Amino acid sequence: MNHTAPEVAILIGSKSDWPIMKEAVLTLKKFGVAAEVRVQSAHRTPDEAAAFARTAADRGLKVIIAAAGCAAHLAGVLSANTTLPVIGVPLSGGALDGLDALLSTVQMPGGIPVATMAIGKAGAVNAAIFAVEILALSNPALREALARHKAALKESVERANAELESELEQL
Ligand code: RP5
Repeated sequence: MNHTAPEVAILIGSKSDWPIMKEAVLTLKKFGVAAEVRVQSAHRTPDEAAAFARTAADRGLKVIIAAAGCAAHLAGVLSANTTLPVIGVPLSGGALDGLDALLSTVQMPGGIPVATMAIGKAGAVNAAIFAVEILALSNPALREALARHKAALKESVERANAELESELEQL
């Protein structure tokens, strides 16, 4: 059993964000990276969200992933309160289907960066991989795991092309 404190935190604006953000946890798991997961809202628990960010580095966290929908201010508020890299995942579900969250997350004023991923599941997966890439800067084993991940992607495209070729032959 691994008792090391997680280096990645995943904060979600609501429990309703969990089904999508579970993908980030599952992706991190593939790389053997543990994550702390908490509901924390820029609007419903503003003081707690800021306090989480202010104490995150001292607690050993290295990357924060923040996912929220609608007027998604969570990632920006966290970034305002920490020197750690913050990765934002905009989620759909509001009246504007994620465009609201995308713009709220990506359009940060100069000086307070949020590395914004795609809306929804792709963003959740990419946030996890991006977090692993950050950790891999000082972790050769993770760098190798990322290289294997890229090789697997290449193989899947090669397999797709082989399948396509045989389907074309049968037309
Ligand atoms: C955001 O509002 C949350 O991140 C969630 O995506 C959205 C709706 O929240 P609930 O009303 O489902 O709690 O703050």
